[in-house]
Amino acid sequence: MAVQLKKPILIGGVGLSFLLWMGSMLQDTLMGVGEWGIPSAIALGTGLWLWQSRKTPPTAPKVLPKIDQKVVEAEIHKVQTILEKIQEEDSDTDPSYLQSQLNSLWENLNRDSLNLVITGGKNVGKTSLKTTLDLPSHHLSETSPLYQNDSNLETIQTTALTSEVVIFVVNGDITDSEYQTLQQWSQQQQKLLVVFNKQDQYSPEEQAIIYQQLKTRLTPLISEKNIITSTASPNPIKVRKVKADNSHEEWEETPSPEVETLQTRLNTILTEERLTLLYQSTWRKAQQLKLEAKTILNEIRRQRALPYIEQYQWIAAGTAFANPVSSLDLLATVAINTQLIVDLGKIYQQTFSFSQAQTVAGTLGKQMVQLGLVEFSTQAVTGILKTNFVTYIAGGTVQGLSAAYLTRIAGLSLIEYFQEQEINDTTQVNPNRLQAKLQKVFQNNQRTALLKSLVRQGKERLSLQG
Ligand SMILES: Nc1nc2c(ncn2[C@@H]2O[C@H](COP(=O)(O)OP(=O)(O)OP(=O)(O)O)[C@@H](O)[C@H]2O)c(=O)[nH]1
Ligand SMILES: [Mg+2]
Repeated sequence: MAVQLKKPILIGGVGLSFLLWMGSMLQDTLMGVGEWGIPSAIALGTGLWLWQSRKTPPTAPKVLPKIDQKVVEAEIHKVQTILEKIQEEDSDTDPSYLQSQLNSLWENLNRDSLNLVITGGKNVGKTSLKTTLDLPSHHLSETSPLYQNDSNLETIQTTALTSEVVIFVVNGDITDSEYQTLQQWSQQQQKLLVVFNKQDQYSPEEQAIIYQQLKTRLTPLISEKNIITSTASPNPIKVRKVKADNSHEEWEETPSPEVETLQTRLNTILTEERLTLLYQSTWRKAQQLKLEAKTILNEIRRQRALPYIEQYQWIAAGTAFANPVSSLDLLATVAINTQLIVDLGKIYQQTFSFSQAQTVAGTLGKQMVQLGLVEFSTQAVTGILKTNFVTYIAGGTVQGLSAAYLTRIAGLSLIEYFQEQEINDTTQVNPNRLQAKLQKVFQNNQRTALLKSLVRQGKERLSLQG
C-alpha cells in the first residue's frame, strides 16, 4: 500500500544512497532487533528491575457488572459498529459470516430451552450425573474430561462459556488448575455450580471437612448454595440379615443416587434466573464476536500503519545521521514522532491535536529514558557494527540507527496501545497503559527468534569470508 506523506519534511542533506545503505543494513539488523539483546542485557537488567518494582500490586477480584438487556444490546451494537468499520476501511474483507452470527444473537435472547454443560476431571461422575438428573425441557450435555491434555481445555471452555449453566464436578478438594478454570469462567459471568460427587466414598466427618474446604476456597467466586454434594452412582453396600434360626443372610444392595439437592437447585435457577442466564450467555457470545471482529479490524489498520512507521523511522535515521548528537539528545529525534502519532491516531480513529500528540511524544520520550532504551540502542548498535566487521563507521551511523530503532519501538507501541482501545473510545492517552505497551514491545524486540536469525546470518557471513 502506498503511503502519502503530505507533510513537507526537511531531510537536511541526507542522500538517497545513505538511506538505501541504511535500509539494507537494517533489513538484517533493525527488523531483527532481537539480535541486539545480549551485550546490554546486564546494564538493562537494572533498569528493568527498577521498572518492574514500581509496577502496581495485584488488584483485588473485579466486581462484575450486572448484565441486563441494556448491557447486552450495547455490546451487540459495538460489534455492529466494528463490522461496519471493517467494510468501510477494507472492501476486500467480507465479515458477513460474523454478521450472521451477530444477527442470531437476538434470537438467542428469546429461548425457553437452556443449555447446561457438565464438566470436570476424568472419572468424577459426569455421565452418572447426566443420567440421574431430570431436566426435560432443557439440554444437558457432558464435555470430555478436563485436563487430559493441553489442547482440549480450549474446546471445553468454548462449550462451557456458550452454555447458560456449567455443572463442575469434583470428587474432593479442588486442584489449582480447577480453581483457575473456575475463576476464569466466573469472571466471564458464567453461572457455575460446583458438585462434590461420590459422597459415599467418605465418612460423614471427612465429607464435612472437605465441604468446608471447598466452601472456604470457592465462596468468593461461587455462593454457598451453588456448592452442592451428591452421590450420583453409589457403590453397592453389603446388607446382612439375621434370621429367626440365628443364621445369617447376606447380599449386596445398591442404594439409590442422591442428587435431590442439585436437582432442586437447578430447578430453581432455571425458572428464577432464566432471563439473566440468557443475557449473560448472549453477552459472552457478543464479546467473543467483538474479539474476532476487532482482530480483523486491527489487522487491517496495522497493515496501513506499518508503512508510516517505516517511513518515519528512516526520516529519523536520516536526521540523526546528518546531525550527530550525544546519545541523550537522540530523544530530540523522537520529536519527529509527533507527526507519526497524529498519523497513526488517524488510522485508529483517535483524533489528536498536534499539541496532544506532542504531549504523547514527550511521555514516550521520558519513558524511553526510564526504560534505558536510548542507552541500550546506542550500545547495541555499536556492538552489532563491530561484530559485523565494519571497519570504518561513519560519524552519525550509530545515532542514525538508534533513532530508527527508537522510532520503530515507539510506533509499534502506539499500535499496540490503539489496538486495545474500545471502539469509539476517544479518551486521552493513558500514560500507564502506554508505558506498559512500550515495555512489552521493547522486550519482544530484543529477544527470541530474531536472535537466532542473526546468529545464523552471522555464521553465513563468516563462512563466506573464511
Ligand atoms: N462410589 C461412587 N462411584 C461413582 C459415583 N458417581 C460415579 N461413580 C463411578 O465412577 C466411575 C466413573 O463414573 P462416570 O459417570 O462414568 O464418570 P465420568 O466423569 O463421566 O467419567 P469420564 O467421562 O470417563 O471422565 C463409574 O464407575 C461410576 O460408577 C458416586 O457418587 N459414588
Ligand atoms: Mg463420562
